[in-house]
Amino acid sequence: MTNTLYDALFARHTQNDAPFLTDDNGQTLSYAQFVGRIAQIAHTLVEAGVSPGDRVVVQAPKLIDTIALYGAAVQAGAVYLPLNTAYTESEARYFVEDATPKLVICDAGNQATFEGLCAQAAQILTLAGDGSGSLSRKADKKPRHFETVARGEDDLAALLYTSGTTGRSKGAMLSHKNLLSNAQSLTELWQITEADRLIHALPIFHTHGLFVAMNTALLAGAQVRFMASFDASAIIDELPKSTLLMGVPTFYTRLLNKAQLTPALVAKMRLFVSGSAPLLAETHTAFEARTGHRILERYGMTETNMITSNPYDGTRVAGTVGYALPGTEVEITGNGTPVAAGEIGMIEVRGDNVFQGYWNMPEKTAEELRDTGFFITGDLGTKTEDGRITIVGRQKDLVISGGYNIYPKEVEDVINNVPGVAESAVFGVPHSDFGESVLAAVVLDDHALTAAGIAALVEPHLARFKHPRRYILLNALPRNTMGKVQKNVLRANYSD
Ligand code: MCA
Ligand code: AMP
Repeated sequence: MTNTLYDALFARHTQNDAPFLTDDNGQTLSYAQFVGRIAQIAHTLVEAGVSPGDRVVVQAPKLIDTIALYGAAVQAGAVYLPLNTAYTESEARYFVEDATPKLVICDAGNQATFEGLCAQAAQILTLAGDGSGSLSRKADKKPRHFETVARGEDDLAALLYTSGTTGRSKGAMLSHKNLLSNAQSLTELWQITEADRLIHALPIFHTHGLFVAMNTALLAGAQVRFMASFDASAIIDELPKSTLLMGVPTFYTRLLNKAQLTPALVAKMRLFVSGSAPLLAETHTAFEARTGHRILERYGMTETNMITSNPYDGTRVAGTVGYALPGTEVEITGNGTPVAAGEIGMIEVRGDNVFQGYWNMPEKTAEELRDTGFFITGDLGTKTEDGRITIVGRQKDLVISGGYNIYPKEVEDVINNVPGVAESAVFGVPHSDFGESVLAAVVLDDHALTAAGIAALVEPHLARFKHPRRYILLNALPRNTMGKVQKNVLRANYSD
């Protein structure tokens, strides 16, 4: 068995003429054509100075070339670092300074920004939404074969940033083995084969869209309908021709709003997978009533890839995330030792899927990754005698909105920097579309400041999905006797 990503996911398709990606323009690329494109881009990366182990930062639109770029980085032995396209300049600055990439690939409109951020240290190539740009132009002229750079299974393949409760993002170092072992487990468990056609409507800068969806399709040789973004009507059109959908819970609540969603429409569909945020039991039940399909819910993290999954053949229980994946151990602990079945504790995980640590942050790594190899997830859960896991809450202060993570501390830091703000508390409230949504309670020093005034000063610093939907001006934040802000009180007061 091959043990590096390039060999397992890409090289084996060199002679495969089966269709791989079909984009929104109806353009279909075969696997063999795709592998040729990867080679052209790999040559371009090397020409730009990329050596094994170098980070390649990518903040680019969702295009076939962007996926080929991922393959090319891996083939050239580099470390692929995708960034959310919604990130602002100040967010991007942190990633670039922390990861010190050799090459940045960005939308043409952001070229000047990245040139400013990287000074002379990195090369910049562009990839625009219409597929034009210096990367594509240079790649077009390159040979369609590239000698793959040898890598070991513990070498890094990707660096994915995940925000932290301290407000500073942490780069999760993911090795070839981490990513490949997880793709193998999921492909087998979910019985993905070359007969599948996956509807891919997730962004490709996070674990879900890039690794869970794309790596499994590549491993199986499945066909992928590659959609630039989620559009419920477009998915309705694709369902009759497809077998597999992977999405966040918002995908399913939005599909349920479509009258066309009937058992006949999904007659060919084999599997609907949900993850990244809790799927409400009512969504699970409503979806089954409308389609006859029980959504398969799974659970994972950027640091660990996927951890648990409901069974493919066995019972999928609404409100639970199923069993530890093969090769992955899950323990529920209290003060670091396993608790009895049914008791609530910290979810800890160990296995080949667990990352190598945080980039440049040995202390953070030591705090969250035990010497025994168990990673402390920050999620709270229970386990039944037979190993079924239910997530019951989070110890970390985190809001998940439409599958995107928002760390209140990061947003509070920006609000607290607004002149005239004394302090703030950012918290999540239930939201019918996004699951949760963020609000900010703010105490002012300068009472001339308005909610709109704060919003205007906060907005340039944070990606739009992190913006509080409302600023609530208070005389004081609710605190307990220890002086700790009671976000549960804020949530209770403002949840409607
Ligand atoms: C868009 N907006 C959002 C979100 N998405 N606001 C809060 N939360 C969001 N998730 C903003 C837009 O900027 C816009 O702001 C306004 O909401 C309306 O946008 P809309 O058109 O409705 O949104 P959309 O473009 O349809 O996007 C919704 C979406 C998208 C399809 C649910 O957020 C999405 O693709 N989410 C998936 C995220 C994901 O892949 N997560 C996986 C992370 P304005 O109007 O103000 O401009 S990996 C992970 O979590 C782990 C490892 C795991 O287990 O998978
Ligand atoms: P991220 O840090 O972006 O990788 O997000 C990982 C977090 O998403 C986990 O720690 C969980 O809190 C949450 N998560 C992922 N899948 C699920 C799920 N099926 N149910 C509940 N929470 C989930």
